[in-house]
Amino acid sequence: MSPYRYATGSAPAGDLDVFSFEVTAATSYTLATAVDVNRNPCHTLLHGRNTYLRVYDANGGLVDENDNASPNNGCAALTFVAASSGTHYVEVSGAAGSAVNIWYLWID
Ligand SMILES: [Ca+2]
Repeated sequence: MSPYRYATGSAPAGDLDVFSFEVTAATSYTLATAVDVNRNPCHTLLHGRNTYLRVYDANGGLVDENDNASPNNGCAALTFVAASSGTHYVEVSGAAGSAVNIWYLWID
């Protein structure tokens, strides 16, 4: 799968944005948020840059979650291997229910 920008949005405090995507069993997927279209990291946890990612399978089971891609990057990133083919769901929110300014999500 070629990298592509999947979605963009913003999240007021407590808001959850959920998107569906299709996966193939035994295939690895990397999901990551960034602050802009150039995929720059979230250098600060302040100023509404602290996103959080959760991935759920078709049955609503939590597959993986991440808060910060690294100690210096408040954007969220995770990689998982799909256990079965079918619809999965990715949820983007602000960490701990905080508000988030514009974010960009990629599924690679
Ligand atoms: Ca975060």
